[in-house]
Amino acid sequence: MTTAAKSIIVGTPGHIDHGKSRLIEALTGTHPDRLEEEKRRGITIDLGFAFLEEGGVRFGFVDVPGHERFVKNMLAGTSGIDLVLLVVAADEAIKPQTREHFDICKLLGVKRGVIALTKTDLVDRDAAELVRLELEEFVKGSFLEGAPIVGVSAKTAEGLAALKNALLDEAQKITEKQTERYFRLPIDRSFAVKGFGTVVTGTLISGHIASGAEVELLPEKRLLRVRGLQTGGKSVERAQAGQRTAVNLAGIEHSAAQRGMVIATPGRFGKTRRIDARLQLLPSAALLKNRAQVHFHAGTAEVVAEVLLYERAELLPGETAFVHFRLADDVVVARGDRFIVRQFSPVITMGGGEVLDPLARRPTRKDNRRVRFLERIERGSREDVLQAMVERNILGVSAQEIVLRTGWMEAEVRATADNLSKDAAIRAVSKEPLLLLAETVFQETAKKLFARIEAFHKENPLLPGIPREDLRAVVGRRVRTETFRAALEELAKLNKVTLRGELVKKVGTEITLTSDELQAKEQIEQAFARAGLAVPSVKEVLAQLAIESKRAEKILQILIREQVLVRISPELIFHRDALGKLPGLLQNYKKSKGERIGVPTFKELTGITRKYAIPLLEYLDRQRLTRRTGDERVIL
Ligand SMILES: Nc1nc2c(ncn2[C@@H]2O[C@H](COP(=O)(O)OP(=O)(O)OP(=O)(O)O)[C@@H](O)[C@H]2O)c(=O)[nH]1
Ligand SMILES: [Mg+2]
Repeated sequence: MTTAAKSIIVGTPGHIDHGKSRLIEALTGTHPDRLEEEKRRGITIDLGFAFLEEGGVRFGFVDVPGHERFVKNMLAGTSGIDLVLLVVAADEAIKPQTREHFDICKLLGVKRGVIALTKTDLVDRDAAELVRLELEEFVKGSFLEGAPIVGVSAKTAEGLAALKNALLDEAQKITEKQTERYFRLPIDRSFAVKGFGTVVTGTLISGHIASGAEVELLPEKRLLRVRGLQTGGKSVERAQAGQRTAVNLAGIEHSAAQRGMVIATPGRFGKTRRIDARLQLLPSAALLKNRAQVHFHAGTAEVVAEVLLYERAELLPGETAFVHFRLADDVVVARGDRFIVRQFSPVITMGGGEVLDPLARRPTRKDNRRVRFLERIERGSREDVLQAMVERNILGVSAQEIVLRTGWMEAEVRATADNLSKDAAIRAVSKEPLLLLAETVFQETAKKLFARIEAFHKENPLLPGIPREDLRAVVGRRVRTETFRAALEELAKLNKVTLRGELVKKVGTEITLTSDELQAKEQIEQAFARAGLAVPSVKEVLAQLAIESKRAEKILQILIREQVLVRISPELIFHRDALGKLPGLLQNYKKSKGERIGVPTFKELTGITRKYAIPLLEYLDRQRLTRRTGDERVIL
């Protein structure tokens, strides 16, 4: 086998009746009109498809209707095309939909094309020559300037070979759509096939898909399995970007999948109702007022939208500006997608542009940096774009969100993030899943936390450190847990704090006691040491001290932390020496009297009161020195 054929999608814009469908039939052998009504009326209403394999190129033709009422269908078919075959009848020359369709192709950013001057059998050579000159003038300054203009007749077959050659030439110059990206296919048709079930078709605009794969139907977010695939009318195991593709989907009624929806790699494309974009108004359009209603077309979707102009009240014909679209319904678009805007009424094409942020936030008065942000992400390198996105979100941004907003692969997000981390521009506060934060925000958080830790030590000289939870509350919900954790770890790495269990302590802070505190500490310890197992109540001990109870309580805490005293229950504290005698006592008892001991015997043995005997025994159980069986203990 030779190398895989190149797959190219050709669209055929042109005015009604200029011979688009007939030309496709002449080129491919397939007449693309398929609806009963189309055949009866002799016009194209909806999209039609045909295929041609020629000179190592697989052409997928999308035949579009020329009628002005069906421009919306034309739009659904034109968004994924690589190559324009502009059809102009020699006997009619340039007509309104020649202009409108051509405007649309320009706005959609199509790069290459061929012009077919059709029905040459109906005019003489001079007349055809005149239209040719007119066309050369018409496309001047556009992507079609200098493109081949080929006279053809579907009736006599004159010029067909030359047209095929011209298409082939142009096809060779086209860089194919990328197949190693996330898969996306905007649906343009959905129907049921007997014995197979639901089939959706569309132009596969990015990535590839294999039979058996799982895909996500958007905006519904439904996971579905691909049962089978066809491209160019043949069953295949795999289809890739640049191919007209029919996908047999399991587990869905054909009516539940519709034009305007998308099937895609699960989790990698988002639905949206708010888009930031660059909008260009056609010179022929009317002025566009802020908050105007329009029809928004992207991919195969069409939705009513309100246009919010940034920093201006209106947009003049021919101007371009950053705008925000508030859509009446969910659509699926990615950064860089082209769209078309049509006037609300009467419905005519007024402009189009490029999606810059498919998951835009609602514009607010406070957010006065939006335009600067859009400038950065429109022109910037990957690093610029990522940094700008991360900087705009003080909570940080996940890799998943960056994928949804940029259309990059996750590996590309990670590589870009690595570059930026090296330059200390952003910080990965979590690696898995990747969560990115602006370095400045990270540093501020760390600074704030450290200030709080310092203040805590000043306010609480007798406490060893601040509990993490209290510290967490200081920064509140504007800092994610991952950021909080990473900031503490950073402070620890810089040797500014130590993290011990739940406590965070500033390095270098030791608890220093005043002389009366030292004396109190001594007194407390002595009181418990003297008492042995016949421990006094904590209250009594503290009451005898010269310092106030709050401070006394803290000193008690210090003794417990130093493990001089052991707290057995909320009410019960022993000196460690007293507890230290217990294992010996129990072992002696075991040797002379046996391994079982009841509560009364335990009381006698230790001299402890009943009130304290039970909690102490429970403590011994926990320490695995004894084990409870019924009312008795077994000495272990
Ligand atoms: N004489 C002559 N007639 C042609 C030629 N090409 C198309 N026609 C006729 O022109 C009419 C319109 O052709 P279509 O191919 O349906 O035109 P279309 O551009 O697809 O029209 P819409 O899809 O409705 O926009 C038909 O009657 C065709 O037979 C041609 O090269 N020579
Ligand atoms: Mg037609």
